[in-house]
Formats: sequence, C-alpha cells, structure tokens
Amino acid sequence: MTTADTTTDTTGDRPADPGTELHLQLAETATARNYHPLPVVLTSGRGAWVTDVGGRRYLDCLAGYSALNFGHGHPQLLAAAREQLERLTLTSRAFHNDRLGPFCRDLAELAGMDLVLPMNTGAEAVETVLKVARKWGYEVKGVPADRATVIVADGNFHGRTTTIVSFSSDPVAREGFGPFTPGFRTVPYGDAAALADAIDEHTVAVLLEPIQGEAGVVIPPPGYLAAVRALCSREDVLFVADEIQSGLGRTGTTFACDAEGVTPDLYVLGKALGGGIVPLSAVVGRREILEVIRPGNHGSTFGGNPLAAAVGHTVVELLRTGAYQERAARLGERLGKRLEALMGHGVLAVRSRGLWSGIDIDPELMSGREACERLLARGILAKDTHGSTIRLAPPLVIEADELDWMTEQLAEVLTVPRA
Ligand code: IF1
Repeated sequence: MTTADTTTDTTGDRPADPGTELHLQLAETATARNYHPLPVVLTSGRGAWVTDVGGRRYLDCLAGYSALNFGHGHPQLLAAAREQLERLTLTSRAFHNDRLGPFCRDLAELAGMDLVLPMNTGAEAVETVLKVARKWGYEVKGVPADRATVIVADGNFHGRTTTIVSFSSDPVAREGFGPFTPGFRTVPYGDAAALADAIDEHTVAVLLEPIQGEAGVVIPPPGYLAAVRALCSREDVLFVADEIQSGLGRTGTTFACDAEGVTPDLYVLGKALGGGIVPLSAVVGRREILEVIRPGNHGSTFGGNPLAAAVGHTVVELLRTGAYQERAARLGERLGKRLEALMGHGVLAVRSRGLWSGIDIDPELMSGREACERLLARGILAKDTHGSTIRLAPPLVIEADELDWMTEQLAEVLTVPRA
C-alpha cells in the first residue's frame, strides 16, 4: 500500500467538488491514516452501483472485498435486518435468542458440517480456529503442552491481530508489531511436497486460503487442495480453510474448496456472511473437533447476536438455492474470457475464478494505483494490490452488460493515453 501525501483528486480527469473536498480533508485531520483510499466519497448504494456525494455513480467492482456478494441493499437482506432491528438486536450469549439456533443449524447444513461457532470479524474467527486447533491438538491428538504448531502459507492474509500478523509474510502488515506469537511455520503456497516435509508430530493444523486473496487472487495448482486434504488425514492434522473471502458463492461454488471436491475439517467464514450489513463471522466444523471448546473457553459480547444471525440466516437462504453460485460461475466465465483478451495489451497475467480476478498490469505502463484512479474517473471502483495487480470482485448481482462495459473501460485505461 502506498502512502502518497495528498488531499486532492488525484485522478486528474474530473474536477473535485466541495462536498468531496470536505470529506477528504476530514480524512486527513480526524481519521487515523491506516488506509490510503481512492479519492471518492460514497454516500449510497443499490445492487452493484454506488453514488458519491457529488451525485456521480460508480460500478462497485470491489464489493467490500467480497462482503457485498449480494450487492448493496439486497431487498431480502434489508427486510430481514429491518424486521430484526425492530424486535431484538442484542442479548449477549448469557441468554439464548431465537435467531441464533436456526442460523447455526442451516449454516452447518449448507457447509455439510455439524456445529457453528459465531463471531464478528474475520480476524476473530481466525483467532477462534487457532484456539480450537491448539486445544484439539492437546486434548485429542496428544501434542505435549505448549508445543502445538500451525502451518501456514507464504503470502497468506488472515487478518490484522497481533497473533495473525505474527505469521504474515508482508513486512508492511508485520513490522513494528512484535513481539510475535510463536507456534507457526510457513511453507510455500501450492507446494504439497513442501507441506509434507513441514508436518511433524507437533503439527495440529494447516491453515490455508483455498485461493489467496490479498496475494492477488493466487489459484493453487490443480490437485493441491486434494493433496493437502490427503496429507492432513494421513498425518492427523486439521485442514482449516479460510474461506472468508473465497467462500459463499464468490468463485462459482459455495466454497472455493468445492472446485476440487475437497472438504476441510474446519471452514472459517466471514465477510459476505453478514450480507454487507453487519460484521458476522463463524467457524464451521464437525462436532468432534469443535466440542473441545467448552463454556468459558471462548466467546464474544456481540458474536451470535440476533441481528447478525437474522441477516446471516437470510444469506444462507440465498445460497441454498445455488442460484448465486451458478450466476458467479456463468458470469465469471465471461469475465475471465474478456480479461484474457487483454493479455498483451497492457496485461501480463490474469488469474480468475468465478467473479474474482487478479490482473497483473505491465508496471512499465502504470501502477495498479494509477489504473484504479483512472477506472474511478470512468465510473468503476476497483482496488490495486502489490504494486501492479488490479483486484476485481464485483457483487454477484452484477449484469453481463455491466461486466462487459467494465472490461471495455479497463481496456481503454490500459491503451488510451491519459487526457
Ligand atoms: C484489510 C486484503 C481483501 C481475508 C481472509 C481473513 C480476513 C481477510 C482471507 C480478515 C480480510 C481484508 C481486510 C482488509 C483488506 C482485505 C483484503 F486486501 F487484505 F486482501 F479482502 F482482499 N481472511 N481481508 O481476506 O477479515 O478481520 O477484516 O473481517 O484488513 O485491510 P476481517
């Protein structure tokens, strides 16, 4: 992430209006600078489209990093939230509420699992799964006290807590935040032989993104996930799939692991689970693993609250028909083909699965940031990563002609000289 020091509209292609300027100013004076957002100030959204404070419309091709798989203001999700908002929003887990049980039952069924442990953010769910894996290691596998290790992949992104950045390979995410949590070992992503070598008697889990998001939509070689599954079963190690970004329809199947017919021991879910309305995450798994967590071992004030459960339950209902997954697969085919056609025209590589793409543009041409600024000027929201990669994750409700328009704009951004 770059940290250019500017409060002005850096797209250069359109005048900044006073409304926008006010908010860009406040971002400088009142907001901690943990981000460097594109210079657009959004105020409303519907479906795949958002509107800024100056009344300009943009096609949202980031969709809250996949938190908005069903688009902005999905009518069924809004209805569920509104209805629950009026009735009961928070109970704490000191008491039962009538929304949590049905949500957990149906989410477990969607995942082909038994139990759901609800939390709020993705990072919290990752922390949860690490606790589950360690405790399982000591109580079930018989690892000696405090010796458990979890294997992770190079280039991973699992969140921002002190423990999670302890095993990040990104210096910007990590440096300055030590001392780090021990108990992690990193292997190259996509290399099953390296994973086999790294597993030992203290290994309790392998934690992987089935497709790496932050790394630039990195898809592992065919057979990798199945090989990881086989290794974990053979070595009595938990296979934990972080499907926070890849899951819930994004890649054309309910889970990215489905593409290889692989079922992990534990899914970690977040983002789209909350329908883009509330933070909602969960660990989903088999009873004999999740039952190592007993009352008092873990929890959260907000985790499992009835408002989030009502929205999450509706997300599960939307996914149960398979229509969104089918749509992501069908439109993803189209998107992938159109992006492939840009190879050699400013594009060096395309990695695409469903409605999720990483596009490496020629760094000689422009930076990913500049490409995203120029897309913004043409009414498209996208986000760069790692210097010269553009990441696309439009809402699954996007229309085919909107996708086509977006890829045409991208082609022009990469070939038409700047005005
Ligand atoms: C940021 C990226 C996306 C995730 C996976 C856990 C989490 C995430 C696979 C944590 C979060 C984020 C958060 C956001 C940027 C972002 C991101 F650029 F870093 F890679 F989406 F593409 N596992 N992803 O992708 O979930 O705690 O945020 O709810 O941190 O800047 P969270």
